Amino acid sequence: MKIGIVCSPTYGGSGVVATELGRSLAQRGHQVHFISIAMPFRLDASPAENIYYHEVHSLDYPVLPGELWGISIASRTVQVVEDYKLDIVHAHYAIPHAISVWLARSVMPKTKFGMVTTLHGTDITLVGKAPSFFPITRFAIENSDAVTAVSSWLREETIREFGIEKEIHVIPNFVDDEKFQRRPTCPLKEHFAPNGEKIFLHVSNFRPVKRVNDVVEVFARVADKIPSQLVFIGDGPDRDAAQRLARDLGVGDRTHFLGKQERIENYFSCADVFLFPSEYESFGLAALEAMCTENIVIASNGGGLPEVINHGVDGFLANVGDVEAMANHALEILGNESRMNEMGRVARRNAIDRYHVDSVVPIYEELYNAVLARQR
Ligand code: GMT
Repeated sequence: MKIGIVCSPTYGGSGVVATELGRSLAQRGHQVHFISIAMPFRLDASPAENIYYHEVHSLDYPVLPGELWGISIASRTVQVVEDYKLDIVHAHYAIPHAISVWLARSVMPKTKFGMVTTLHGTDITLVGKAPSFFPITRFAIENSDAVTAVSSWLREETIREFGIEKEIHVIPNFVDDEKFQRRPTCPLKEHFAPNGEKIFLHVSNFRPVKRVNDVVEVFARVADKIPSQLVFIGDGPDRDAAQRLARDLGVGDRTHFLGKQERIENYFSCADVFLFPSEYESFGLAALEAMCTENIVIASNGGGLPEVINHGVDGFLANVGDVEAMANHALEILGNESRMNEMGRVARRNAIDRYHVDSVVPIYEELYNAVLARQR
């Protein structure tokens, strides 16, 4: 098949899932065309056969001060579909990508291609439901040939918020167990934890939904009792506040903000505990990657996280904002090394059994085939 993938290039889950999906589809013999406003994060890591990248360019024109990107993405999609005769165009994130693909299709009514939309989370729960985007988001969902959501929770939210009657297929996020595995050596540990301290990790884009202050609150309660270090990867609006809070709580010297990093798997490989106290996560891809790397995930129970983490079996869940409970889970597991190692192994096994890239990507392929069969 010839498949177009329209996605965001930024440091965030939807772009990562789109990129890894495209990579895997290319390895399985499909020709994959990424359409994005910049090189998607993680796509430039290694060259691969069957992968094409088409950058979208827009126009900065003073008479039209609003964002023209959605229209530019549509124009680029038209060109790529025509030039390469794509069978499927898969939009990741409803706004603006799904509506751009729909616009591209309307521009060339005689050209047949299937339109698939994947809903990732905030495109429904934050952006899409804002009054300025609501009718357009609903329209994009209703007018896609197939729609997927990354968890049952997100499917239910979409139905509830938008009154959607169309079928929404749940296809979860996935993980590559080769990439996300513990490595025998760990330079980060030698650097930050030379005396065998435990490493706590948080990875996100530091938006309010991530509750990064809760990460610091949990860590401060544990660091008092167990020698440990906290590493933050990523950047975003709440980074400075978290840095201030760490200083105020007296753990500034044990808290390290490394900013956006490329090879995220190296950091998971060095961590003992992954903290993920989000207000909600439609799925929580970072939690899955941490589990696959045998980290103990301590997360909130917001959104779809309970679909991914089995409390007490392969990680821990607590109510949103309950930093005491999260700290107690950390103290409990760090105090029992053999249980901790066993839980890490179970987490990896469950991640692989339930969410392996080679089990999930074929579900997308089946969906593409079903869309094309219906069109014929
Ligand atoms: O919130 C983010 O971290 C970014 C956002 C995105 O769309 O890039 O992530 C969402 O999509 C991910 C991939 O499907 C999910 O794993 C995240 O849980 C989801 N984030 C939220 O729901 C807050």
